[in-house]
Formats: sequence, C-alpha cells, structure tokens
Amino acid sequence: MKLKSLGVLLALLAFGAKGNNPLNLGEGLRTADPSGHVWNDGRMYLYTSHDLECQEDFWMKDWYAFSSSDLVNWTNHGPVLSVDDVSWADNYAWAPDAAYKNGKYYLVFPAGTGHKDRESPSKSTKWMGIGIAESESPTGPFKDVIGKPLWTAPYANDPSLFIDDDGTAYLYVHAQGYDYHVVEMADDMLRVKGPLQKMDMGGYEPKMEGPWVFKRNGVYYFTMPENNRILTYYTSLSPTGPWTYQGQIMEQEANSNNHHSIVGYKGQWILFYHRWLDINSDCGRQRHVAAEYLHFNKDGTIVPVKRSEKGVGHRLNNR
Ligand code: FUB
Repeated sequence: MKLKSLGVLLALLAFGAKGNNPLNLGEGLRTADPSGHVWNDGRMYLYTSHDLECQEDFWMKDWYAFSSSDLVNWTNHGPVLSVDDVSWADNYAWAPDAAYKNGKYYLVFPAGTGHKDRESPSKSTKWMGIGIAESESPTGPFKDVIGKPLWTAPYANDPSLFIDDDGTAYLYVHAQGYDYHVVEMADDMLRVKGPLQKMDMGGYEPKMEGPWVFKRNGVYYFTMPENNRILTYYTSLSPTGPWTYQGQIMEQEANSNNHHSIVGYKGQWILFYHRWLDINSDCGRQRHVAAEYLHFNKDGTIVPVKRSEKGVGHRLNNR
C-alpha cells in the first residue's frame, strides 16, 4: 500500500514538474506571435504565426488558429490563411490578430514580398503591408475579401485590433516612421478611416513592434515589446492616448524577440508570448508559444511576470 502511494506521488511529481509551457499546440509545430481572444462560445482562441523548421530571416507562409477551454488541451484548427491565398504577397506571414464584429470574424495580417539584403540594405526589396480577411467562423477559412492591403505606404506589420465597448475598432501597427500611431477601422472592417494618427506617448518612444491594447476597469493598456524584446506598457483613459509609460511586464530572453497578447479568461488575466527554446530541434532555438498568469496591483499597475515551466491551466474558474 505504501509502495503504491509512493508510486502515485512520484507520478504526480513527474507530471507536475513538466508543466504546461510551452503550450502543447502540436508535435513539431513551431508557432510564434500569439494573439488570444475569447469569443461567444467561451473558448479561448489563439491566432499565431508559423515558423518553418529552421526558419531563416522570418520567411513564413501561413497563420494558424487553436482553441481550448482549459488552456492546457488545445485543438489545432490548422492553417486558417496562407500567403498562397493572398494575391499581393508571397511571404512574411507575420504576427496576426483577430476581431469579431457585425457577426463576422476578421483576421488582420501582415504579409509582403521581396527580400531583405542585410549586407547591402540599399539593395533590399522587402515590402510589407497589412491585410484583412473575413470568415463566418472563428477558425476560418479566412478570405482576403478586399484582395489588396489596407494601404501600400508606409511599410507596416504587426497589426493589432482593439474593439472598444461602443463597437469602435482601432488598429495599431508597427510601421516605418509611424510607430505609436492608431487608425479607426470603418464599420465594415474592410477599410481604415483616414490616415494613421500619432498618439501622445508622454515623450517616451523607444523602438518597438507588436503593439497590443486591452481595457481593464476603464483603463486602457498599450503594451508592446520595447526594442522588440522587453514587454513594457503605458496606460491611458482613452484608446488613443495620451499615454503614460508604466515600465516592464516581462524582461527579455537572451537577446531574442518577444511578441505577446493579454486577455481575460475565466477570472484570470493571461499573458501569451513566445519563447526561443531548443526542443528536439536540429537547428537550435526555435519559437514556441507559452502563457503565464498576469496580476495587477491595487492601483491598476501590472505585476512583472516571470517565465515559468508551469504556465497556466490551474486556477481557472470553470463555473
Ligand atoms: O514573427 C515575425 C516577427 O517577429 C513578428 O511580426 C514580430 O513581432 C516578431 O515576433
């Protein structure tokens, strides 16, 4: 009897030690740039980019969707859009985001053409723009209904949509000369309303990418990978600023980029992000999506988050 209990204890310890990070999204599947959303069916949906095995220079071809009700067991819904289905791009299927409006689901995605010449930058032909694809289902397939990018200049990527309580949709991007800008989407979500508008960031505008905005208790949070690596944030009483810089959410990992999203689920706040880990790889560290709980101080500031193996899945209010 004693031996049996010891066996159970050892099994539990071994299971617990493994933890839930990185997320089990599929054997051998390299995912990055997670965008988390909870739609009407109460499941968590994750939209990600997809690294080719041993990817170089972020040549990427398609976007994936996953869903879960416990953040531990994930259903892979497969690629929901590919650059093969986008007439104006053939590469750079980078960080996507999604939104639900007017009874439809939207996937906003960056994609592009050409190549980056790192030795002679003046010879680079790389260009990226933002597209918007539509579907009746959160798991696609999504269709590039307008058949062109939302704009051709400036060069832009890392789009992120925030829909406020009044239904207004705001698009934030990382764009050449247009970081810290925002533009409203037209009601049909297929056009932007006018030019990108510069936001007041309180005088602090470091290099950034991957903006993500969310709202909690009437406060808007503009979060980003500062210098493409350290997750930091600003707060405001409006989705368009003025913003006040608040500092770090998560420190950088070994000089590697990070990309994240923050979403409330079953009574907890969840931070999705990606890690660079060598897991059964022939080519060293590759990107893998992970998740952590995110906590707030009484004054609404964010408690800095540490990367863990345990991740999320426990503590969710499933009632
Ligand atoms: O995944 C390609 C690019 O790397 C993303 O668009 C950036 O945010 C960075 O994660």
